[in-house]
Amino acid sequence: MMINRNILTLEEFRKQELRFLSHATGELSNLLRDIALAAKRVNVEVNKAGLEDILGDTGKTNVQGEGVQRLDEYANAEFMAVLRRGISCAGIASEELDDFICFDEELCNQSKYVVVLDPLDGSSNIDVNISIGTIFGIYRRKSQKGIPCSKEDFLQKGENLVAAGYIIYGSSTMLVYATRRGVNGFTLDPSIGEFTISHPDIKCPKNGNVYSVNQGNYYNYDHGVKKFIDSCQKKSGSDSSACSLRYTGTMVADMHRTLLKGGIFLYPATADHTKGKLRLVYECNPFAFILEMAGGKATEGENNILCIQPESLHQRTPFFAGSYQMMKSFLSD
Ligand code: P6P
Repeated sequence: MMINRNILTLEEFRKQELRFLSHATGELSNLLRDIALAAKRVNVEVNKAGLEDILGDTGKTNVQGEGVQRLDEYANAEFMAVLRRGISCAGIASEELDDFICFDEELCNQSKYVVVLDPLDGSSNIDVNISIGTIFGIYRRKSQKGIPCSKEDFLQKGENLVAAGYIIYGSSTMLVYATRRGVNGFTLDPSIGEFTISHPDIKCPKNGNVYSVNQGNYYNYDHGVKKFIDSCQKKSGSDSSACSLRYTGTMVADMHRTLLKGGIFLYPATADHTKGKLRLVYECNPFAFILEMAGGKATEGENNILCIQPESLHQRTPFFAGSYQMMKSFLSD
């Protein structure tokens, strides 16, 4: 198989980016390379999960009270190990950890970044071979370098994110990440084991005709949400703005489609999730940052998600994100 050498690998792309950032130390590039390495290792297990006894439930529950799938635990352990060895991260906060973990070692303590992580999003879909993903956010630590990181480093507003991204383990494995310079997507080329740029400079379409929500909770949503869903359903037939419903139950998959094709993703508050279900720190803030950097919009119903001051690592929030025009319509209802 001829390899197109004009397609930049993630590492080559980062080297070129560094040329535009004279003050950059290369530490963020090293951290992104480590995240990509951990993703490749998780990808191997995800791809063969159906063949090996790594499927299924561990019988444990995480801090969310949700069943922990074996792949969840494996992914969390893999990202922790790679990020600790990579010495470009002072510590992580993860959906699978009750509290943050500080990599209290001299070289890690010298790192200026911390990572927030959902190591395996959508794990309930593992056993039925529907796309799952990893979500990450990178903050510059607020505590001083040279000492162990602290909780304040992880409880930062999303607007402080230096970078955010996700990996989708689907028909192909993609890594998409955003910085304030833009959003770029890389597809894993298994023939060389490298993420290679496949979606440069991603922009979320200004409008879309897909809405993504758990319709099964319709009667538990508030009036405004139901009114918006009704308006999407009424646009039918030949109407050019006719909407389709697409919902996989994996945030990464639904948000990846929304980012590339346009549309709106909604996870509203319900009677049994009065603060919503999705987690602010390591699910909603990273995707809100990515969407905003791609020209989309994200809110918790009224305010920009990125402006919320997190009070706890695992706090939840209602979440609405997507094409700029669809979000304006939703917010005006
Ligand atoms: P529901 C997966 O468990 C997850 O956290 C997100 O990936 C997904 O968007 C959401 O929950 C699905 O929740 O209640 O519709 O099954």
